Amino acid sequence: MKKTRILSDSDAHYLVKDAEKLLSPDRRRLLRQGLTLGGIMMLTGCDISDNADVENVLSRMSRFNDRVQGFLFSDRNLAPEYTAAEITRPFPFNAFYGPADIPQVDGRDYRLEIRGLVRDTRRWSLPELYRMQQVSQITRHICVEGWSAIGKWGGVPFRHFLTLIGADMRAKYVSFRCADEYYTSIDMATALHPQTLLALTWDNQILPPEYGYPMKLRIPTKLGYKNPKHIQVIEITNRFPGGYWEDQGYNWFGGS
Ligand SMILES: Nc1nc2c(c(=O)[nH]1)N[C@H]1C(S)=C(S)[C@@H](COP(=O)(O)O)O[C@H]1N2
Ligand SMILES: [Mo]
Repeated sequence: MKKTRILSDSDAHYLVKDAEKLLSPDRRRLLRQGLTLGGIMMLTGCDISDNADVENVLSRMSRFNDRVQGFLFSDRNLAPEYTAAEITRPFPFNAFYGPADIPQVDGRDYRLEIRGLVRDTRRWSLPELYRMQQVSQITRHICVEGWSAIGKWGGVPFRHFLTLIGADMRAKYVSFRCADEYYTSIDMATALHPQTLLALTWDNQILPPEYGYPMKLRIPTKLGYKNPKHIQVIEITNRFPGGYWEDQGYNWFGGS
C-alpha cells in the first residue's frame, strides 16, 4: 500500500533549507529567493505530499539546478542559441494572472515612454520602432517555477536603442513599467549585453498579446521574471527600482 504523508509547514520549511544546502554559495544566492515547496515540486515533478522520498526529490532538484546554471553561466557569458527545429511548440504563456486577463494594448495610439537619465525623452510609436534595424535570436527562456522553453524573438538590440536615446550608460539601473502593473529592473551591464533585445516579434510575427504585445525585453542570460512583457515605460535611474516578484523575495539579479 502506498504510504501517504502530508508535509507540515515546518517540514516544508526544512526541506527547502536542505535543498538549499545542496547548492554552492553562488547558486544558492541565485535561486534562494525563488525556492518554495511548490517550486520544488514543479521542478522535480515529485509530489512531495504524496511520496515523501526526500532524497530523491533533492537529488533531482540538484540536477535541475545544474542544468539551469549551465544555461545561465556559460564561459563567455553568452546564452546558447538554438536552431529553428528546436523551438518549443506550443510556447508556454505565463504571467501573474491567467490568459483571460492578458492586456489588450491598442498599437495605434501606443507610445513607448522614456524617463530618467537620458538625453532624449521623446515617445516612440510602433512604426518608428519597426523601421529600425532588426536582429533575431533563438534562445531558451527559463522560468524559476521549473520549466523552460526555446523561442525565437526579433527586434532592436537594446544597446542600440539606449545609444539612440542618449541613455547615461554610467547609470546603475534600467527599469520597466508594463501595461499589466508588472514591473522589473536590470543592471546597466545586462542592458548593454549583446543578446539583450527590445523584442517586437515572436516566431517571425508581431509579438502576440500573450507573449507581451507590443514589446518585451528579451534577456536570455536572465530568468523569466526579469523579461518584462507589454512594456510602456523605460526609465534610466540610479535609484534601485526593484520588481514585482523581486519585491516579494525573488533574487533581484536573477541570472548571470
Ligand atoms: N508584463 C509582464 N511581464 C512578465 C510577467 C508578467 O506577469 N507580466 N511574467 C514574467 C514571468 S515569471 C515569465 S516566466 C515570463 C513568461 O513569458 P511568456 O508568456 O512569453 O512565456 O514573463 C515574465 N514577464
Ligand atoms: Mo517565470
